[in-house]
Amino acid sequence: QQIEERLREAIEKDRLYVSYQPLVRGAGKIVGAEALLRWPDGENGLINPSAFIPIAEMTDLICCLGNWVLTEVCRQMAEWEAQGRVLVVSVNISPREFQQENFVEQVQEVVISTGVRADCLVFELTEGVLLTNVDKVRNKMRRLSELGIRFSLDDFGTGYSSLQYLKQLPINTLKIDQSFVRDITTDSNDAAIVATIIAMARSLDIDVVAEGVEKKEELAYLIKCGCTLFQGFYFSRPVRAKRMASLIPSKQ
Ligand code: G
Ligand code: G
Ligand code: MN
Ligand code: NA
Repeated sequence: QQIEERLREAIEKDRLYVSYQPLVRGAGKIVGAEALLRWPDGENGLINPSAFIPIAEMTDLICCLGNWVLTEVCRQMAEWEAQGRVLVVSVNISPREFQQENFVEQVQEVVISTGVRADCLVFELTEGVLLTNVDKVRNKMRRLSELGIRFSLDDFGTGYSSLQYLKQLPINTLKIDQSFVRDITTDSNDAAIVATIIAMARSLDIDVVAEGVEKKEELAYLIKCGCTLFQGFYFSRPVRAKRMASLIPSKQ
């Protein structure tokens, strides 16, 4: 497959980079960021991850890609930390990547070699990860938790959202998928779904992030429902590392 070959080449030649989208609390305090992979392709501008991640996911290429992203993010976080800028960063982990037999060891190695603070790392898992043997998943999550890593459940509401997972696994945060947030001001079903997810998360003492917040009216409704954490173009688009650094509240 052509795109697969080009992607392998892009990894080898170090043509990929990571953008960061701020995670905001309340009226706009930056409390973290999500790492998002970017592939600039000479002629066509940026290739969207939704065009190449699914292809990478069909083979082990996703594991190579995932390891590249994690290493780059941890290297960047360690560099920021040395400048007194401590930021919690979440990284998307695809199911196939998580399911690797030696995934925990790989993560451990990246943490040690980069010197990153593992308690500033969050792994975003999708429900796809959780569809396999729950004991195995829980065991891996526990071992990663022991390193200090926390977990959020991404794209919540789009998949097979079994509430069982929330009880059985150490999940700190739910991310409400942007497909629900997009229509909360026009679709009363989506408005009700979002309100219910927020109430449920709060009653389970799980943090909840609303994704894809673009408009003031959406934000107002989410706040009314009790949501306090947001991501979306209303606050900031994903930005390059340099710009992100300038947004991190410095401790010095
Ligand atoms: O960045 P953008 O909004 O275009 O992302 C599109 C999709 O690609 C999202 O579902 C996002 O989670 C996914 N994605 C972005 N970066 C990564 C990454 O580093 N690893 C994985 N597995 N998925 C990613
Ligand atoms: O699946 P995941 O939640 O990781 O996807 C994140 C994707 O959502 C990224 O590709 C990011 O660029 C995109 N995104 C972030 N905020 C917004 C927003 O406010 N509106 C839209 N349309 N996309 C957004
Ligand atoms: Mn995500
Ligand atoms: Na999401």
